[in-house]
Amino acid sequence: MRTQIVIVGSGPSGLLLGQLLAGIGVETVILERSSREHVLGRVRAGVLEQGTVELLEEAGAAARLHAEGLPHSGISLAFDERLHRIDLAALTGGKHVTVYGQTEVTHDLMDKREAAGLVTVYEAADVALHDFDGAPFVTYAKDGVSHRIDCDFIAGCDGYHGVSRKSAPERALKTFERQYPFGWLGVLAEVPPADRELVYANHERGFALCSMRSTHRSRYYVQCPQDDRVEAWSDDRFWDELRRRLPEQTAASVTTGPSFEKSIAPLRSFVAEPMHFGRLFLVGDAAHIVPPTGAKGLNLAASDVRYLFAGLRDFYTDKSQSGIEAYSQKALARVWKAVRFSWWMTTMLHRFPDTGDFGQRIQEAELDYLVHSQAASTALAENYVGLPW
Ligand code: FAS
Ligand code: PHB
Repeated sequence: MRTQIVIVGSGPSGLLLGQLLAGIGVETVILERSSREHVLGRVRAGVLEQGTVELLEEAGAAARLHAEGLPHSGISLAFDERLHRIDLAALTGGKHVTVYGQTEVTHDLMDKREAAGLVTVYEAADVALHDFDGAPFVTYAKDGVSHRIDCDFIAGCDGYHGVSRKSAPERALKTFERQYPFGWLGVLAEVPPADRELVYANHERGFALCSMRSTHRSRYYVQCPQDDRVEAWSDDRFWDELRRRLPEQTAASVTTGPSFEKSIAPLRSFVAEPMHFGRLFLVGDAAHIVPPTGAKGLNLAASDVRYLFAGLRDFYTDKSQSGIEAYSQKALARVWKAVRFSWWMTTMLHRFPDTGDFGQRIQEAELDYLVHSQAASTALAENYVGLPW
């Protein structure tokens, strides 16, 4: 079999790239290790930057997002028993973010791909990348039958644990990593959110986040030990701990109820350089991971897709290589700014083993300065809504 681009991974990166390429007549095949149901069963990001929304509009996959997504013009920081609102729109000339779950983004993109009759092979096993320095091809097995697809390019959109980054020549890859000494315990419940907007809480017991998926479905997180287990957290224990980390008034607005999703995610910062090896490109989580504190993971995947799509469009329409040659450098310039912002938000809001009383006061002083300084609030706001492409 032959196609123009093999995309490894049917997450947001792979699906969005595939949809944009379909829009200019470039043929792709997506190879996905898991089942369609498993991909859709993962609960991840919740906040979209305006640039991500615009890309989904360009891909023709934003109708439900505009119908059901929640535009947010601010967030709140909770510390010192109070909420402090950061007016994102006022500080960034009117920019806002949209609350719309990654699961829904993935669903919308899958529906678009299927409606266009584009090929996705689910439960593709043993995906292997070959000769991406010359004439690339990909092999995989499906229902015990081996297959080979020859192509012009390979887009490695297969996340942190995927095969693509591991296929890059080890001597050519430089990685940067920081593990955080805690995780996030996340809960989904069919209850109205505690606040109209997101609340990021710094508390001496640990970080908490009040988010949502709609006006009747809430998403909450509490910081937990790295080696904690979901089984150790009953719903009652979760609701109690969440409310202890919130200002009294916000805690009183938390509607409790049975959780229908509960999971613990590890937190790390990770970047692999470069993101381009011959005819192989690394995209999204395959190349970088950020702690979700800055709501950047999914949005960074979208910016990688934007840069790679522009380069591939120039290649197929004008036979120009400049865009694909510049991909890695352009993408990494934006990646590192988001990695810094996510690291900064995480260090400012979480309780580390060595934070102690002095560290807690320093965090509170930084937060107090932040919410009372126009310059400091503007810096947070312009990073949160998304830096220019
Ligand atoms: P994904 O990991 O989403 O998709 C990769 C796909 O490749 C998967 O479907 C996988 O099954 C497939 N794959 C892997 N190996 C393969 C192989 N060998 N062959 C074929 N297919 C293969 N971001 C936020 O902004 N906010 C959050 O709150 C947030 N929470 C997160 C919680 C968790 C537990 C995780 C893991 C991530 C979270 N993220 C969050 C980040 C997340 O949203 C990612 O940034 C986003 O999924 C990136 O999308 P992709 O690059 O498509 O990678
Ligand atoms: C979420 O709703 O899942 C979410 C929102 C903002 C974040 C992280 C996660 O920073």
